[in-house]
Amino acid sequence: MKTRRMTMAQALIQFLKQQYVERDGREHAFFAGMLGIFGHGNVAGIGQALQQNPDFPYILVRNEQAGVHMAAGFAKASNRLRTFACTSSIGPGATNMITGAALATINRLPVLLLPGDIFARRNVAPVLQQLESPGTQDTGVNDCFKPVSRYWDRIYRPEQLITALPEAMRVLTSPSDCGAVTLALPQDVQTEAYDYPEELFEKRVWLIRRGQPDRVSLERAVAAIRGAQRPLIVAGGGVLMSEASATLRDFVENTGIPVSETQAGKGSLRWDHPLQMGAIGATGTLAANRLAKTADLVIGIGTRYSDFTSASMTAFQNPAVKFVNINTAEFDAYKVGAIPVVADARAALGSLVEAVGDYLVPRSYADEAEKLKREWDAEVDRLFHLNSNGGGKPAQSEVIGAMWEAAGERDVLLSAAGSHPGDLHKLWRTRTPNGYHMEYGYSCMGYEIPGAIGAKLADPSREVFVFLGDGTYLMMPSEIVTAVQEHIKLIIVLVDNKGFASIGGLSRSLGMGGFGTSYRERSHTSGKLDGDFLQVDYVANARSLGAHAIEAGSLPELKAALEEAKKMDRITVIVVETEPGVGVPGYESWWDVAVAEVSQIEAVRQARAHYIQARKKERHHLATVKKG
Ligand SMILES: Cc1ncc(C[n+]2csc(CCOP(=O)(O)OP(=O)(O)O)c2C)c(N)n1
Ligand SMILES: [Mg+2]
Repeated sequence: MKTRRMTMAQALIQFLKQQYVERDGREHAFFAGMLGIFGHGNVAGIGQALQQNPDFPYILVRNEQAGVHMAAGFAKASNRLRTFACTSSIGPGATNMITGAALATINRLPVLLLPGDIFARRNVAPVLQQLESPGTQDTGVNDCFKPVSRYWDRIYRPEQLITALPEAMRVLTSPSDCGAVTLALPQDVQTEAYDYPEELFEKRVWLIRRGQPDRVSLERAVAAIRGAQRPLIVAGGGVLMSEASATLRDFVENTGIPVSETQAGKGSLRWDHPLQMGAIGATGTLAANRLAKTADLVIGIGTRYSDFTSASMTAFQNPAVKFVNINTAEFDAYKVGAIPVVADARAALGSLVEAVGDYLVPRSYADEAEKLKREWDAEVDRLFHLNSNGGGKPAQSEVIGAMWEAAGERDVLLSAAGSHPGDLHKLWRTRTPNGYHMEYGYSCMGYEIPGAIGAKLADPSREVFVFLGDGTYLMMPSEIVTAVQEHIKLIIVLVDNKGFASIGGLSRSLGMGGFGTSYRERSHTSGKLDGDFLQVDYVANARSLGAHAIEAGSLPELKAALEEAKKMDRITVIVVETEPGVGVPGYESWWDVAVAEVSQIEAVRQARAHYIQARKKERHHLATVKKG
């Protein structure tokens, strides 16, 4: 057997460089490089190996968590066909990546995490940053990655790479099982040499399967569709990941079945397609939510049925509602008691186009959907052009309208947390697949800037607009520095509304009056956080990190700033204060947030009474199959 003597870290990098994926006959490298921060736990191992592999790009980030977000954003914008590996030192550098790992796994996005670990040799323990346990020498902080990883391993001996790496690749390239993969790398083992078999470093192409639907499942799905009077599609992220938009369009144009979209699936069908009813669920449109309420068949495609999608299991109120789920993951396909079609979205839709034959939705239903669509489009126009305050502060919906008007056909809108996802889910008019990049599996404040860097790296030909709040900005502005370092252009619109409009609104609606959710000084008189509003100069802050920064005091100023940002060749942050009182309403939906069962506060008791009432609409969806 031919071998090559290398350190474990060198072998790892050499292996990563040779991993390719193939889908639909197109082949390319799976790893775009490595993101990370060096410390004593990786500098002499992975760091040394990266130094001698300049053809495997290394990007220095500001925070390890952000590095993982960047990898996840890159993977999402690449439809999971590419990703980055992430390196960290031991201890805090490693645990900083746990939030990112959870985000990736929940969103089913492949990221490879390589936290440094304490000495396998152990004789010098406890080393700096080591978690000691009196009960065992075999646990450390990296064990915290286990529940948030789809594959987890610790490499105690250099030769363990030979069996660990193929498993890591199997999971990372799986359409159904992908998520974070963690290989904990003890500091000493990274530097140990071993005679690795040459075969380990040969080019390997991983096929991204398009699983075909099983014949019987397909027949049952077809029978359910052909029997439906009021069918509705719920398009989830799987439609985009599978690049199934065109096939979805063919299917709905042949059948007349209207489409609603989850956060991850938004953009599956162009916003102005006549069968596009828009967002579904807690942050849904009136059009989609009305159709969901009375649907007799829900066809979920690539969706996890999160509580936002199902409106906490209240969205589908027809007592006879049935479900068909097309999903590459068996786990998701079986949800809500559906007829499961375990298959790739594009493959399954392709088969369904043929198999449903001449089925068409009833004329009256098509008319109803068309009318709801027209009314919804008018509602968005209204919210985009409220003219609520003349030349003063714009409403958030007007800011979204201005961004939408500034964005071009292929541009990307990216966001993650705050009041932005809900408003954007309803209002953004997605023009092209992947033109709407919302991280809403984990809704992680701080994802936005690093996630956007990842999205931009994935496709530099698309302008990336980032929409975020003052809260989320303060949590992780630091990756602006990374964008400057890497010459990454982003257009960031930062909404300054003095705190948490989203959670503040939720708090008020639940009887807690917004307690602890606005950015105010502690009052010298009351001793509470109800003093003067904090004055944070976001423009100066962004500028200090290297961004071009603009303050927009009105809607016309915002529009001018957006045009200016489009012309810039570097990262721009536009700060806009919004009118806090003018929010986007909800549209006949709800979200279950439990309210205190007993309280001394009357408003909370009232909210509890309302809550008990609302919960009565929550349903179990258990057995479509039995209903035949
Ligand atoms: C890391 C993280 N911490 C806490 C939350 C809970 N949370 C959701 S939205 C929000 C407030 C966001 O504030 P901001 O970014 O200013 O947006 P706004 O609500 O004002 O629109 C909080 C604290 C979260 N989603 N992520
Ligand atoms: Mg805010």
